[in-house]
Amino acid sequence: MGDSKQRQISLTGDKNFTGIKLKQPAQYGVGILGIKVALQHTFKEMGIVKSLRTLSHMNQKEGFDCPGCAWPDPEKPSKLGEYCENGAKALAEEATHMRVDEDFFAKHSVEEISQWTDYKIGKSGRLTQPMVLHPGEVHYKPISWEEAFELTAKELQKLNSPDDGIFYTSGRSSNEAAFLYGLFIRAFGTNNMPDCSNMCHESSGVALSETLGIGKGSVKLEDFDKAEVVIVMGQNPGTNHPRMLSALQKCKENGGKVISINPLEEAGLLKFKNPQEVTGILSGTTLTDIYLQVRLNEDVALLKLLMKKLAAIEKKQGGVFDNDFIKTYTQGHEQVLESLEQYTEEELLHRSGISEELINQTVDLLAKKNKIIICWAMGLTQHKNGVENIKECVNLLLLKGSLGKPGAGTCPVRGHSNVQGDRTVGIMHHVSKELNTAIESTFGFSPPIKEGLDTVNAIKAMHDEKGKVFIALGGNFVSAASDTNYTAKALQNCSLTVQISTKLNRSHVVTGKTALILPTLGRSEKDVKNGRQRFLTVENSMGKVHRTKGMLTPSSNQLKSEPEIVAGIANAYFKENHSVNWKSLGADYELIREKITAVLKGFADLSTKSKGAGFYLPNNVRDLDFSKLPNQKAQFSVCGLPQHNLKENEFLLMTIRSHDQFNTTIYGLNDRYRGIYNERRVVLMNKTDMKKLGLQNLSVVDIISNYDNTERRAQKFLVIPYKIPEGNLAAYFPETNVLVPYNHYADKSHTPISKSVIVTIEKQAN
Ligand SMILES: Nc1nc2c(c(=O)[nH]1)N[C@H]1C(S)=C(S)[C@@H](COP(=O)(O)OP(=O)(O)OC[C@H]3O[C@@H](n4cnc5c(=O)[nH]c(N)nc54)[C@H](O)[C@@H]3O)O[C@H]1N2
Ligand SMILES: Nc1nc2c(c(=O)[nH]1)N[C@H]1C(S)=C(S)[C@@H](COP(=O)(O)OP(=O)(O)OC[C@H]3O[C@@H](n4cnc5c(=O)[nH]c(N)nc54)[C@H](O)[C@@H]3O)O[C@H]1N2
Ligand SMILES: [Mo]
Repeated sequence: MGDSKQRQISLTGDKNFTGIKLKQPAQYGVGILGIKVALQHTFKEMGIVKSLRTLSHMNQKEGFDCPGCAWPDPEKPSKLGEYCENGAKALAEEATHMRVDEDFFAKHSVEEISQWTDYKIGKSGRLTQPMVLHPGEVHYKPISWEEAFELTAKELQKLNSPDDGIFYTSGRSSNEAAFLYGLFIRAFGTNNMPDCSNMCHESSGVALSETLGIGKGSVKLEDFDKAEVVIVMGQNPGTNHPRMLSALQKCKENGGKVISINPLEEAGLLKFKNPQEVTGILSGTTLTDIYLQVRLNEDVALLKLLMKKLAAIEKKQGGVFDNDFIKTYTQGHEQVLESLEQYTEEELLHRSGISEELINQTVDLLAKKNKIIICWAMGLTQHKNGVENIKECVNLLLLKGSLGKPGAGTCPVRGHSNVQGDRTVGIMHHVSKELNTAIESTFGFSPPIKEGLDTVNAIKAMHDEKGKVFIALGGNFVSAASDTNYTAKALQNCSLTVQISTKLNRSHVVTGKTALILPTLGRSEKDVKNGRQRFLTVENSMGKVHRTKGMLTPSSNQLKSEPEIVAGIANAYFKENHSVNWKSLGADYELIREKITAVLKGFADLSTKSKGAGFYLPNNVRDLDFSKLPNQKAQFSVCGLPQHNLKENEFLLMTIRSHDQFNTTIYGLNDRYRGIYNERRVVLMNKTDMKKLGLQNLSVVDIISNYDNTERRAQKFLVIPYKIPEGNLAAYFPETNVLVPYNHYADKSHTPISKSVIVTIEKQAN
């Protein structure tokens, strides 16, 4: 139970088991069953006719961008539909016919809702009208849009300093909404712009900026057709980026090889049955050629071992490294090769946990190829050494000259569908002189020059000082951030929390003294103004900007679009006393796009160029232009080996996604590929470890972390024997976020250590 003055709020909800069933883990991803399961979700939530009509418009050129992941659309989208099982589930969740209206809130208090699971809260449906929760009260009541904007403006005006305002962004907002939001926050006077990226790919952004001069990946979708080797590290595309499997399939058909590096044998990486091809349905493509089941957070050891062995062959016979590339474009390679001398092959091999035979196969393959793509996601970024994990990947690519040429490069696979775009258009807590100058000359005010707070520091500030105002453009902050109890206290300390959201979630019940819910249009919905339908723009994982235009009737006629809501708050705050005309910007997206073009490089003719397939933003790595880096060279980095210093009874725990969730939104209770059905409170464990602890299949345990003498406990999990390295555990987030200490995070990027939490296991009575 959390303490919210008078309100009795549960931070995690019901912990009762739901009736687990286990099967063998699957051996392939995205078969015809995938689409069948997906259609079951859409049919149930939105009906058959609407499902089929809507799905056929998803990710098509004049359609809407999938609200799921950020994987790019092919140049020629399939006529059968360019969507995957989990995209269909994301749509079903947004287009559900269930509604959360004033009657719902009159019936259910926030105290009652907080007792529900995240699954039940989410399934309540779409938010339909602005609602307010007054201090001390436990039922939300209706409020008009005007009053809601006034209330927000008044609380912002009451703050002692603009730096007492915290403005969070999740990654689903359009470029237009995010640009306007960032502009308002700077006009208000702070850079406190934590965003979901801080918990996600921030480590990639930092590592890639420091080594290659741009915090984004370098490959385009067509590079997968030409790659000789694609390495997929710390990523589970079968669940989280299913459309990526088609790209891997293409690579294989063209003779390329796939290496997967993951502590779990993820079904989606083993084999792919493409439901859109007849042959796919029958047989399927084997995706991974070499599967390296690395121990948790030993990727640096593994990469060092590969580079050490490659260097030995290079020394002996040459032809392994691209020495011309190294000489022309890079600096620091001698130091990296020298630093490898301090480790023995035996030591690195032991740490990686992989057989020498598989390592040698990998080395043989890499030695001969130089068109290599490395893809990665949260398995690399969410560790204390997250930044170094990625720098070590860059080292390998630089040695092989695998950058700035077809079929080669970096591929951080982004999470939310516009998380990359939000950053590009100005959502960031760091100060950019260039951006500030452009804003000043375009809008006539000077943006603040003090660094803002990222997610970790924003939580700490709200926790330690009372009375701040927290506004969230999307997301579910309390469940997504680490250290649930600590983060909840932080939010409950605020004088006002404002959630601009599509669906009900836990952050609507774990609130400040006063709370507002401002309901907004989803991606799939029509955005009509003066009888004309408007479009928005987004940027995909590979830096391509294109339009998105919804097609469904909005779930309530009281919804406002995100730009309208941001402009509404800004207008209530500034009245007419500001150099920016907020009202007209909120009403006219063309005007916002003109301003984006004026302020940001690469956005010329945004409105026209975003039509059809869209356009690529500038990317210096593609042009092999490293002029912004020291000595105008791409940078090799000497990285250390992570130190875990585990005690005898301690494990490393990764907190991951099941197949039936989108972050904190729980679609269902099955993790089909891993063979786990109808239960989320599970922990995957190696059989040898189970034996050591005297645990059986489905024993009940608590998972405990202890950092800086603070014990954190996640109660009631069922143990499942699983093919996972000894000493490693896996369990789902957000249930396990109570274990992740807010003050332990990646060096430099501040990304929480969600994939390597040190824990112990305590057996409970079954
Ligand atoms: N359907 C669906 N799609 C999604 C999301 C979703 O929740 N549901 N979320 C979206 C978002 S915001 C994001 S960021 C992405 C997340 O996409 P992923 O990063 O694929 O998601 P996770 O479930 O966190 O999986 C991490 C993977 O890394 C592996 N791993 C963990 N630790 C290590 C390690 O130390 N080394 C290596 N080599 N591997 C490791 C795990 O076994 C797992 O396969 O997906 C996006 N797409
Ligand atoms: N332990 C652990 N914690 C993690 C992670 C992990 O792997 N392990 N992953 C981290 C990662 S990678 C991320 S990205 C974060 C995610 O953090 P968030 O982005 O904060 O969380 P989501 O669950 O994606 O947010 C879902 C909510 O967004 C709202 N929403 C959906 N669509 C829209 C829209 O179009 N507009 C608006 N305004 N609102 C919308 C809905 O109300 C929904 O309930 O979580 C992080 N937390
Ligand atoms: Mo993410």
